[in-house]
Amino acid sequence: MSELFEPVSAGALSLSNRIVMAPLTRNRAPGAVPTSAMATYYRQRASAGLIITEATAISHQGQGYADVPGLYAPEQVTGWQQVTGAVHEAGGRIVTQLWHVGRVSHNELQPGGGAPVAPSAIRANTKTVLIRGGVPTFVDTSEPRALSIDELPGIVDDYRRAALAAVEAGFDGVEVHAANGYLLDQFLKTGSNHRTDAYGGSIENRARLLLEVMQAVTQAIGGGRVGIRLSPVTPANDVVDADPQPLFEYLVRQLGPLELAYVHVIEGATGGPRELPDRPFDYPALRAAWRAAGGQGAWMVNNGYDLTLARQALSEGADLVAFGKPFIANPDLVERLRRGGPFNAPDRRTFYGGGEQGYTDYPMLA
Ligand code: 8OZ
Repeated sequence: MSELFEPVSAGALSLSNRIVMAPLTRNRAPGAVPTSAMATYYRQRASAGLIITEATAISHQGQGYADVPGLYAPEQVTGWQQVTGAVHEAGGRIVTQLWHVGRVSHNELQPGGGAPVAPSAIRANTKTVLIRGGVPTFVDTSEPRALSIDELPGIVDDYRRAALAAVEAGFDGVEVHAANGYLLDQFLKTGSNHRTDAYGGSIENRARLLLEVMQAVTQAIGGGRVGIRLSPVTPANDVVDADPQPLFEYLVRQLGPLELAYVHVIEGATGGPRELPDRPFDYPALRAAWRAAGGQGAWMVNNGYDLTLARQALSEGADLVAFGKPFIANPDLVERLRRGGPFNAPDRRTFYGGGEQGYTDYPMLA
């Protein structure tokens, strides 16, 4: 058999295999409260070495899509407890992904109908999802306002409180979502961050907010329970950096001493091509920079992996491989990979919103 199916540890997390269920937005939490259907869905997938939940808002301001869950109100903590309880009962491990969307939002989703917040008042050329007449509908994101410097400590504190709420909800840890063009990625990258204060300009300044968040979260719950997700070159949600290699190498060098559980890297365009000719990036150099700075947790790779590619990644130094769409359609993906298939095909029409169809009704192997 392959190393892929062998137990491994990632910081304080003991995992039964190296196959990770990637975070997948499913828009099935009305009022931002996790449901019993979500508990069923995640329990069905508990044979993953690790489940990373769908992105979960740390605050009302961090909400950017209809019916995505949160982790900032007591009923959300209670809702998540049924999810973590179900996964643990089935022998799984589960962390939640802490999310602030920044400018990828809409006035209708914001407290008091206000403007979404961003490092700079630059609108993203991207869409979000609202429910219109009961139907999930793609709409343009709203014009954001730039955060003032005195609002930033409050956002760091929202991450800290959400991490503590995650522990209360029974999660094994958290993943800080710093990828895919959301708030922390907007601060990192030159295309979306035009600030002239201590949070814009140099690499050190653009990385400052994310590093403050990582300090706060690791101090609150311990670095061994904290992961981070990065996407150095993804075009998702209209972000771009003029020179990502030194930016991300600086970032992981600063993360080295935090004793994180893992670093999770999306290679290429999220859910799309792994190679972007106009946005080259050296991922082995990124991993080497983290290791050289003392990073001892797991290195998790993501984007378009199958069994062959996953084995190759492990042989080249990755520790964990995250699978997204295959986990939507194959609750028992680990067993199916072990047997070499067959695999159910995912139905895109039921990815975002809706009921149990395309959610909890994909068949397991006999
Ligand atoms: C798809 C739809 C909505 C949100 C991401 C949280 O890209 C997401 C997301 C994906 O990270």
